[in-house]
Amino acid sequence: MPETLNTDKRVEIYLPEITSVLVVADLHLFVLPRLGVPSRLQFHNVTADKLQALEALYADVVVFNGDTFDTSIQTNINATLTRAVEVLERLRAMKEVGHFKRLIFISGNHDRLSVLEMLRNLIPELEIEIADRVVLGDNIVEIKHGDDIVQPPIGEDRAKELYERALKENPVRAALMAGVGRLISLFYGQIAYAGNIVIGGWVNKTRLIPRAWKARVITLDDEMITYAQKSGFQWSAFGHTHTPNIVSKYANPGSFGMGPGRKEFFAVRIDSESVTLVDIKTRRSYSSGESFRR
Ligand SMILES: [Mn+2]
Repeated sequence: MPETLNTDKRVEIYLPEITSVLVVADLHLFVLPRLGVPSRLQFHNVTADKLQALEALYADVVVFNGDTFDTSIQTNINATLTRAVEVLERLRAMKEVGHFKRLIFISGNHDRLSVLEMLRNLIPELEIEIADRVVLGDNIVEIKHGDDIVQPPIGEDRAKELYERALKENPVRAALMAGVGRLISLFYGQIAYAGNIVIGGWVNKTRLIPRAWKARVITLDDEMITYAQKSGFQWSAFGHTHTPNIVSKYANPGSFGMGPGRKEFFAVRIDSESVTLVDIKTRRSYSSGESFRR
């Protein structure tokens, strides 16, 4: 699908009243499974059942802050649409029983507005609102994906292509790469996959790896933190880096991943009193600067 469609259009949703808002990000639904699963194009990384964890969320507004859908290496559009309907039906059931009143999808680098528009039209009754950005109150909180602040590292999508090709050309090598990714996942509880060592928080924070090298394989959040601190907003909520974080004026729920080895499962909770990072599993809240690492 050409990603040039509608890229000029800016859609902003302004919410004058700050009620309860929950932000999750980077579900990356519908990519091929990454870890050692044979490349059969009808498979996806997520089924509707795995969204059950989202049912812990209650808020007036739930914002999916970009890269909710990721069709970058999934070429079977019919399989994707079938799964998309399952996912959206699940969200509709949640909305009907009162988990949230408004559902907003923000575009990311893997799901441009055109993709979101197409998926929204599968279940119009769900009344998904789509935007590039959400602003709360009188310039109090800005919510956006963040790929306009820091570009994805070179080769993010390229690496996925290479991995898929490797599976076709040399399954042994591909399996080896996938195995390494799997080990990294198990040790660090972060997504990892061959050819693109995306291990989020660990690589982002470790001092053992030079910054220049890090920036080639993962999306760092330093520039977003700087942006948030200099901006006129009291808080900025981003996604994109896959690293849960809450520091001065900057909050990021990290990747809302359900893959093997993942331990972290966060949302950013915004209300009129505060912005916190919530551990979905334990329901614990963390404020700026507080450590949430186990
Ligand atoms: Mn992204």
